[in-house]
Amino acid sequence: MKHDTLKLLAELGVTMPDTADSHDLIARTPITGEAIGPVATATHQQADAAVARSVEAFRAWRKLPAPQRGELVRLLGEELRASKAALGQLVSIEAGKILQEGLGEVQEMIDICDFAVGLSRQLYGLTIQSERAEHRMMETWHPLGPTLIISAFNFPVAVWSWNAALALVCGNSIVWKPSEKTPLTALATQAIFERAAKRFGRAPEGLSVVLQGGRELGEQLVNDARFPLVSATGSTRMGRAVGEACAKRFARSLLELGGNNAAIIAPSADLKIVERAATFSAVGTAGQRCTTLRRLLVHASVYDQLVPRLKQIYGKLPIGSPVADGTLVGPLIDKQAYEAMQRALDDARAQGGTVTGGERVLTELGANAYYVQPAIVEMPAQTPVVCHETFAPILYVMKYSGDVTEAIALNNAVNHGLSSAIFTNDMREAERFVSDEGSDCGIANVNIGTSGAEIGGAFGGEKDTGGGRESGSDAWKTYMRRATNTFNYGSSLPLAQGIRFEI
Ligand code: UN1
Repeated sequence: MKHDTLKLLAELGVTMPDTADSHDLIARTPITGEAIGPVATATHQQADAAVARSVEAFRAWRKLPAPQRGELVRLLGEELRASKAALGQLVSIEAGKILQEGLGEVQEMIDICDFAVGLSRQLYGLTIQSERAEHRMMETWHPLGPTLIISAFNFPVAVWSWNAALALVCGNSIVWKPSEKTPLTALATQAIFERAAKRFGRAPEGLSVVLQGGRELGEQLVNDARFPLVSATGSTRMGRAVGEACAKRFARSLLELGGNNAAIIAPSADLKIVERAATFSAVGTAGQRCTTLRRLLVHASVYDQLVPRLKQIYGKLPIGSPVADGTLVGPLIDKQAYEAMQRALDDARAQGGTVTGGERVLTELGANAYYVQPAIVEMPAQTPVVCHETFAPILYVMKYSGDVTEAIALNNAVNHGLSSAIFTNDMREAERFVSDEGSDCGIANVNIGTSGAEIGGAFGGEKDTGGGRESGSDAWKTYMRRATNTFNYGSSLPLAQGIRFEI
């Protein structure tokens, strides 16, 4: 595994050091649990100097017209297309997601580059009618400044790209602190960026910087007043700390903090669709997406038809090496994730749940590799463990017997508010679910699962999910500074609100 990974890294343009420093991160693969190699971390001074370079880069970059900035992002998309197979495989090796999902993640990067290129000729402002004669008002959007991107292990490169592609066309420089669990994919992505920058020829030095390190580095950067925007993806605990630190210095934070996502299975649901949608959403990425389906709210009238069928499907899931053909469930990221899963299952049993699956399997693949049988847990109600997000393939199944209003209340009864879905062929139920009184999540789907969003829509959610929106729609506005400009083309000076002020 190690040898193949080093070859793949070399193909992507990353050379690994032969010797390790005591401060290095050790990159690992969850496929076997083995170490791949050391990755240098940034010292306090190095990080400080890198931010200074990022400020300089921003000053130069913002002068380039946005469509020219878009050209760099277009080239980044081209380079990503050329490296899709290799980077997809590296994502699979380092994050443990199946190859299809690794490739899908790189496709998501390509898609956001395409989106951002188009955006680079837009970034529209408004003109506004003035109440004063011979006056005109307009709204303009300007580059904001160096943008800090903190990403998580589960989407080690796509989340960077949603932020990077938009930030770059908006005229910002970028600094990236990837997860300590996925340093290699970050190095490979940076190498790809550098190839695009070289072809572009006009990217200032320091336009995109990667700083590897742990919590201390994260804290240093989040508290650095030179970042007017911090975009952070990860746990609610981390996001709360980032949000508070940013609020203290009046910086913007864009937070994307996981979810406890539910799907409602109404009486008229097409159960064939539900089977595939629920399974993909619940066990894809081994339950380690922020959009993972964690709660299934099944109407009593279809419960006995659906739940045994799901258990049957779960019983036959191909679990194994994520790079092997046909695997649908890869390993958990590490031991901590496995232990958190077991704790949640114990709590679920104590709270009246019946657990099917959940045990560790394939221990022969490595003492430090954590493969699990995804779990279905039938619960009598949404007890505390159900209301808590555990980053593992646990699907809690609950019965409801009232109308869709009851199911919506259950959907909304958790602290997170990222994604949600209803499966129904009843138009009134579907409309109610997406209405003002419906799902309180940032994503509310009808007849598709909770995960696998396209980049064209704004991505993010409410409540403990943090409120940020990344990716499509008008998410770009977070990366820019808005100004309102009022022009007087007359030869008198009328004041707004009719105020008289004669001197
Ligand atoms: C995440 O898990 O942090 O909607 C992002 C999805 C993917 C992105 C997930 N497009 O599942």
